[in-house]
Amino acid sequence: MSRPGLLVVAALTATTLACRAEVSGPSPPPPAPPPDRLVRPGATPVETVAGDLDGDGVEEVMISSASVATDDLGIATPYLEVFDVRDGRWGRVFDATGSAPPGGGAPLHMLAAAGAGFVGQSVQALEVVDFAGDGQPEMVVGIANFGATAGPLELWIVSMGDGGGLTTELYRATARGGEIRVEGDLLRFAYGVYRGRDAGCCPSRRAVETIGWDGEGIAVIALRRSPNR
Ligand SMILES: [Ca+2]
Repeated sequence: MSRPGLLVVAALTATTLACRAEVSGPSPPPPAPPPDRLVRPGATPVETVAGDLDGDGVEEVMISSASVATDDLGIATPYLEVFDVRDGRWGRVFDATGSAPPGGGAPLHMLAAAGAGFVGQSVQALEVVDFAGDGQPEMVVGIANFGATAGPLELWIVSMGDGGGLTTELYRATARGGEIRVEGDLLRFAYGVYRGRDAGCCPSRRAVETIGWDGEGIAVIALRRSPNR
């Protein structure tokens, strides 16, 4: 009978597969729970984005969410969190309601308690863009501030280092409102330019900044201004 022979073949095949997995196999899937279960209690997810920010082969998960409960004005509290797999488990490595990633001339907080006449904030944009094309993309966040009318739109571009630390590479804020658009490895940051007696509705000019990799860092690499028609 050839039974022992079959066993040898089976054992060899198993060894070959094990070796292949070790040499060039795909990275193991992230552990449970699935990312949608990472959303904080009492909040509903708004946007979930994945990207390998530190280039270690395992994608981080970025989740913006909003509180189910609202304040006296009916405004929900926004949240933004980044989760990473460390030691085989999901863990939160950034909470935007705490200290902001340092650098880039950025303020101390990304999502702060409302102040300066603005009653609320929302995460208007959450994207992943590989500006330098090095396989280690940056997180792009747009925070809209609002009161009775639109307040500043804040743009944050945040990188994650090999050790998992977050750094703000670029921070920009408009006078009022604006738009963030991703085009490949570039961002278009468009906003109204207010002069003299321009009413809140009607800036007399518009500006579009092109933000990208300038060879050394992430910077505004072009600025176009035009009359607002
Ligand atoms: Ca990673």
